[in-house]
Amino acid sequence: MKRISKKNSIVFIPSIVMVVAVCVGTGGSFGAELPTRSDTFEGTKAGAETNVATIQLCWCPAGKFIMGSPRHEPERRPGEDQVEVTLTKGFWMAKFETTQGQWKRAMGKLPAPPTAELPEDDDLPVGNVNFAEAEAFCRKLTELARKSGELPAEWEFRLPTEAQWEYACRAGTTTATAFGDKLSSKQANFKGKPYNGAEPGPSLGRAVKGGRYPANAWGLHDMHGNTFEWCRDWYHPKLPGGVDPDLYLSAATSRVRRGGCWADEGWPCRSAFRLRFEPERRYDHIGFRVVAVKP
Ligand SMILES: [Ca+2]
Repeated sequence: MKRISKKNSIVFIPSIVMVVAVCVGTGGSFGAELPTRSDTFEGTKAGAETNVATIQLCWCPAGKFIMGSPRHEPERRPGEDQVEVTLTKGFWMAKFETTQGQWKRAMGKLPAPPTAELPEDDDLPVGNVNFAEAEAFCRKLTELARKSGELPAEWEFRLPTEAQWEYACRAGTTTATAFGDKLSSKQANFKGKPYNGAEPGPSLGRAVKGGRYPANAWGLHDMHGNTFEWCRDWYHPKLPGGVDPDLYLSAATSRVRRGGCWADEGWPCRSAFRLRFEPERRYDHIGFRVVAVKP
């Protein structure tokens, strides 16, 4: 019996050596090979910044978080029941909502005429854009940024998944907003009643240029308020949990929009607040921001 077990162990050793050899062989960046552009394209830490094709981007590292709102959160709505989400890949998220200037550089004409609350101004966010047009912008931006060499071929611009959006909005926080359990219109561009007893602030009733209100911990502005933002997911009544949830192809009647806006009160600016909108429709207070991902 002893001899047999000895024989088995001899057989076992070469298989370990083989596994180690395979691991070393595939880890190109650890070997003699020079790192490719995509290896260095990732951010080094949460909130690290870069600029690609005039879009300022902030790094959102891979991680786990609880998506949705706890049962005791004031003003919570159905469809916010908490789920655990794991995002296995870091991604870059635009520091600001997409501006009209960025839109025009990529697409030419604005998607719709200006309105009183969203006049034509290159520094203001683009609104009045339907889902397909927002996606067309992402594709065009990808094409331009790859052509200029600023975006590695394996990366692309997209709308964020609903999970990516909330993860970036929270930026590590578990409170109702990235600024705590209250929200004043001194902290975000919304109209009327502040959230959960916060100090009242101005009600501008119009879009503003990004950067007027404070950024969250990862450097992102206007995740709360200004324009609502399209996400790439179809809207389903329950939040998508699990690993890298992406409901882009799980067809329903509406897509997701997030973050509140200048035309609404403070409570829809909560990190967990979600709303549906039919993809064909447009409204001046619905815009978007892009993410750069390596799918
Ligand atoms: Ca916003």
